[in-house]
Amino acid sequence: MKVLVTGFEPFNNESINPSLEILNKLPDYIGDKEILVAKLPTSIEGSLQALLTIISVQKPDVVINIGQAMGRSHICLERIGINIKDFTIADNDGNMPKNEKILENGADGYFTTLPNEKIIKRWRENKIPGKISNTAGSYVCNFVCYSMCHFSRNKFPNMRTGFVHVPALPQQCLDKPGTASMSLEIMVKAIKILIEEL
Ligand code: PCA
Repeated sequence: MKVLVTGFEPFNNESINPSLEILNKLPDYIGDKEILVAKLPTSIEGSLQALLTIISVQKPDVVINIGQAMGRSHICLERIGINIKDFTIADNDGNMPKNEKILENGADGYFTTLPNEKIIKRWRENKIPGKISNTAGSYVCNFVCYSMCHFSRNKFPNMRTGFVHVPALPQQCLDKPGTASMSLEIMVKAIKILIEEL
């Protein structure tokens, strides 16, 4: 089984993005699962273009997109991507769509297709705070989550897709008292467990 794991470039004046840091710590294989990693631009056009190029060449069985969700305390398995772009900050290309559909005639929403309950159970057994989330927001992460679900239904029918939002790293919160954070070590462990459960 081939698993593509992606992270995003830093955005919104941050100099790091935990999702990218995680990629650097993943091995090439977990059991018989081959792991490919890719960095995505935090932009609508760049992220999708990069993903579709890699997917057409590598033909992964599963795509796991990871993004940062500043302020969340738990690692979140996103349940659903919704057909909306409603940004409160510009993406890294300077685009800031408001209340626009991602696909004019697309489904309102798509469920992701990972074994969420199994993964959460293993995280809990390993004392990792994780949960299912019912919203990936309305920014670039939701755009990627929705788009991957759409393409897995319509273009790459055997491909499973999932989206993981991770909290900020402790070093991002030095000047943000009260903001939740999680160590990179725990995040990496969580992603390895997720891959084991595929
Ligand atoms: N988080 C943003 C986009 C890139 C990232 O890491 C989001 O939640 O939409």
